[in-house]
Amino acid sequence: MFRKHRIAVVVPAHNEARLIVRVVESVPSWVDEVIVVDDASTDATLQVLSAAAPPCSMVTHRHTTNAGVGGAIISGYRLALTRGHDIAVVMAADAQMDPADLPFLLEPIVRNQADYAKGDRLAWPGVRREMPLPRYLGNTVLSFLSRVFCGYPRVRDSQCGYTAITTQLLDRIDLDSVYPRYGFPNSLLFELSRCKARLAQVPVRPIYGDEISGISLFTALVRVPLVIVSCGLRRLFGSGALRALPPGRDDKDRTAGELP
Ligand SMILES: Nc1nc2c(ncn2[C@@H]2O[C@H](COP(=O)(O)OP(=O)(O)OP(=O)(O)O)[C@@H](O)[C@H]2O)c(=O)[nH]1
Ligand SMILES: [Mg+2]
Repeated sequence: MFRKHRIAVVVPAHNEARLIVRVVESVPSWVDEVIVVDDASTDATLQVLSAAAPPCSMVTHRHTTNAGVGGAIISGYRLALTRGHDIAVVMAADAQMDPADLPFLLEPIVRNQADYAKGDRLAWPGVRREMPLPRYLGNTVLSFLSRVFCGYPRVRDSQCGYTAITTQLLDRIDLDSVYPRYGFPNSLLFELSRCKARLAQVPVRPIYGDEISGISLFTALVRVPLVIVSCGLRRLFGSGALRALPPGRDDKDRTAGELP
């Protein structure tokens, strides 16, 4: 519990056998539950997880088909909802989120100043030292585009995956219309802007260590900008625009609302 709020930490994982135990064992002891969504990993992610000793209860949900980082987070959100949590936090399985930042991320929500809190690595002092230059430039450009197209003109670090959201808000948005792959954070921002969700931005420490990134140049330069621009088109012309996007793998064969 954090200030009388039940907290779930959702951990989307795809082939993270090397770092996932460190992540689940590093969550603060006042977290109520860790919800790991294994997104059809082909390595020993689940095996190493079974030997982990997190400081709170942990449930694991496995996707039999890979749904993408967004698809994994959406499944985690649905479990946080059905398991009665008040706030769902997202921490990646590659140890790029600092658990010490978590109370600061939750503060604006438990003070009822925000419905969604988003980490902001670009506001962190020393970010230029910590974040590789191509990442810094990429995140800066994508954040600028997101300010223009995704409904929050002051969002500073749109790609940051370290977030906290109230399950009350999750209940109000159509999770099936959020783009499930890279670009998920931008598509989610757009969905939240449609229901006028209150956004808080909290400086968080950027961590770039020995994790292996799954982002290709094509994804960073083409797919994510396409997702962002299509959010803008949806604001102008309505929801059909998103369907113009090239589908990610497996999109076509999953029925709406079903957990992969
Ligand atoms: N790459 C990838 N990651 C996934 C997928 N499903 C879940 N994830 C998890 O989503 C989280 C974020 O993925 P990353 O590839 O690290 O993306 P990122 O952190 O935004 O980008 P980097 O800063 O390059 O690491 C990690 O915990 C992944 O294990 C998937 O289909 N592909
Ligand atoms: Mg990462």
